[in-house]
Amino acid sequence: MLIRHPSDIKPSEITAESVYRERRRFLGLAAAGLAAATAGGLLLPRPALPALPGRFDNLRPGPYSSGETPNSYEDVTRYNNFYEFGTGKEDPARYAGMLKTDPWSVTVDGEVEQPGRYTLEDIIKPHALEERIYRLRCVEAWSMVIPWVGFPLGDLLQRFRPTSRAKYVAFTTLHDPEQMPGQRRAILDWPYVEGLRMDEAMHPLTLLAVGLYGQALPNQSGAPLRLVVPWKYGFKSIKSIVRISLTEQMPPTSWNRSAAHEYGFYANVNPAVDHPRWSQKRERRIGELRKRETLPFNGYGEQVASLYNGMDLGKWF
Ligand SMILES: Nc1nc2c(c(=O)[nH]1)N[C@H]1C(S)=C(S)[C@@H](COP(=O)(O)O)O[C@H]1N2
Ligand SMILES: [Mo]
Repeated sequence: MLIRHPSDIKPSEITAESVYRERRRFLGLAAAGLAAATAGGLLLPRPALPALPGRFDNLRPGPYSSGETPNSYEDVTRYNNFYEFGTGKEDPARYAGMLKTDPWSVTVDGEVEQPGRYTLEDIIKPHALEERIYRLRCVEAWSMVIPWVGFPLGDLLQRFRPTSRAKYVAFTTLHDPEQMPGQRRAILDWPYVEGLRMDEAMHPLTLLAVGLYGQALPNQSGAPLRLVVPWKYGFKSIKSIVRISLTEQMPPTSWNRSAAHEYGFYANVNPAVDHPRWSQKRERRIGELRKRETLPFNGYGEQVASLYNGMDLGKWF
């Protein structure tokens, strides 16, 4: 079977067509009885694919892309963590359609000279969108490779002119139990909140994603706007963002609030620091049988390790 590598695929080709091709590839695998090897709830009755959302044309390939083959569109959009729609990996694909993402607005406030409530279009339009293939490493010891569409968060923050007091960036997900049934249960202290230190937020690897596989984000992936911080455990990559606040103090984060001894503010991928209940030394790439060694900073150490010079990463986990 011909499996093309990302480097062979021009970004202009990574469109609905490649999604279609991936779907065909998946169906072929399933027919060959190999579905079990692709993991992730695929043995359950499969929910209907969401209607294909809008696609982006003329995406340019962004820097820092992983040379690895991305996971299939099916893996990326059917095996998710999005507790607002349930705690099962297949729940987001099944229920996130309840979320209405248009119209959408984002409040930008705190330590900025130009606070305000901006429409999604205001937020996205001034930015050239790129495709960046990034590894995502969940704290639960699985990983994926995802072709995101987005732009650097730092470029957005600059537009609102952070003041000299801005030391952190706080993010908030929509809070609406009507549309997000998981919020009717106290699994987490809703809404989901996350944060980055200012230098992490300004780092060119940190992306605001609006799509994947050349198309608008499906709801289960955090539509219409989500963060992607590839050197940190997946829980930092907050979905369906409605507020971005620049702050002087370190903001609270959902998983740290819920279990501070298990989830720190930094959450840098670190095989040397185990989660209290399991090892972080290895990971299972979704679709693979043999585990991989987890890399420090998820393999992005060359780009980001210097942000943490002099810090005890065992203490600041
Ligand atoms: N609002 C919100 N954002 C979230 C989560 C969540 O439950 N709610 N889960 C996080 C976790 S634990 C992971 S691993 C990633 C998963 O992203 P994916 O489903 O697109 O792979 O989203 C993160 N962002
Ligand atoms: Mo995660």
